[in-house]
Amino acid sequence: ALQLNRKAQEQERLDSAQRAKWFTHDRFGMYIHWGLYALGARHEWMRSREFLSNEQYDKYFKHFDPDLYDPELWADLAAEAGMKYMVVTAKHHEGFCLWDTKLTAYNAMNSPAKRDLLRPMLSAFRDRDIRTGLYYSLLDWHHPHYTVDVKHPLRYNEAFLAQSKERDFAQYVEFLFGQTKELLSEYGKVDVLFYDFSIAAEAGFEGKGKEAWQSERLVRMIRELQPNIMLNDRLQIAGDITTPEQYQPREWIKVNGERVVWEACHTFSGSWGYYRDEESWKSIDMLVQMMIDTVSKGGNLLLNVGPTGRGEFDERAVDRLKGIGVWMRRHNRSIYGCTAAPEEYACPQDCRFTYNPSTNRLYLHVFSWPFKHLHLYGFSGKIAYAQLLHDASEIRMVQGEQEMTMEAGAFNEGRAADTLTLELPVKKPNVTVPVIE
Ligand code: H79
Repeated sequence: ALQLNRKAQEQERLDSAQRAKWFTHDRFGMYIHWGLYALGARHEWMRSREFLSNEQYDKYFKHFDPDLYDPELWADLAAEAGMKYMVVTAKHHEGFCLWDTKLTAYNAMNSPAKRDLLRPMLSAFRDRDIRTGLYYSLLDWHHPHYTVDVKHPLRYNEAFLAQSKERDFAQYVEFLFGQTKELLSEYGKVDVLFYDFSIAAEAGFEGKGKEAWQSERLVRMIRELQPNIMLNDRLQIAGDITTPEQYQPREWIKVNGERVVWEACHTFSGSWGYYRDEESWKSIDMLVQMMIDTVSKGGNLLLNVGPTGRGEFDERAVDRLKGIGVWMRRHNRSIYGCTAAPEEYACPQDCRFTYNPSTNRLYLHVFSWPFKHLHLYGFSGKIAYAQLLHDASEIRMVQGEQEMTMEAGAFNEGRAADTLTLELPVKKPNVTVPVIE
């Protein structure tokens, strides 16, 4: 039995690696957080942060009327930015569903939107060869049988607390299964499923572990409906993807000592939902560097947009997406199909390497432009040709160059023999991040 079990585990690992192939090639996706919180325009956790009751939150349901919603435009912007997949909040913690679900009336059909907002979105992205993914919140602040706990909080008022005692979490879990089934059987091929989030109980704190969610049974159902879906790991059991959010790891993420498939989830400005007054927007430069840093550590970047209540990307988001797209058009060769460079390649300061194993090309991303020379220790004789990626202009190389020290005429011969020196143009090329291929 033990051996069979081990065999099954090994098979699961092979299947997972097979499923992940497109994912680790494509590297860059669009996250979309869209729900009633777009109207409050002050963070998707506002209901909890502000202790709002169902009744107080209901005004957003009554006023959700995205009259300018055109998913073709969204998909165009994602394609222009170089994004190859998307993940959209079918339901966030607030419980509002973007699709025509039969399991709750709290959905777009019954809001002033009066239509299924999910279906045309998925088809617009698929039309542009962008793979599609669904985010589904395990938390549900609206469902009558969802129970809160300290790890899955809603800063509820007294009334909510009183009701909470009569709740039957098992009924909520059946709802979770039913909605998952709807999404994975009535909306075509779905490439990614992103559950969010669960934290198991720990000493002194209530929580919800894999037993509470019935994670194993849930994953079996998911695999039956969509055998190739990439599932994240927030169900308290192993998945295909590890998804740190708003956190950039120091190196390739390891689980039990082994490098895993991972995806950095980031926002433009801090909030995931549309936040009108947020001033902490990252620049195009920062976002491009963030993507490069992620791929240099073997990960993907899922970059979030929070569309407005009228159904548009606001202009700050459009500006960033277009800016990233300008860089990607000329540099996507250093992103798609790339991963971390072999460890023998020591990366110079303020640079990041990515590497394409199928072409055996190395990409040096220069975050801070040095004066004239870039010395690569240990590279002498190893590089056949070097060029700036954006304009294919040659970068001349000096192999085994001797390095001048401060004292005129004295040479530092210690590392000279294995140094490769790149002769850079004095002026930084006019691109967000120059890349030497
Ligand atoms: O959808 C976006 C966020 O709204 C959602 N995930 C991204 C993709 C998210 N927000 N917070 N979290 C996931 C984790 C929440 C952690 C906390 Fe807590 C909730 C910190 C404080 C309240 C749970 C309870 C952990 C500590 C106390």
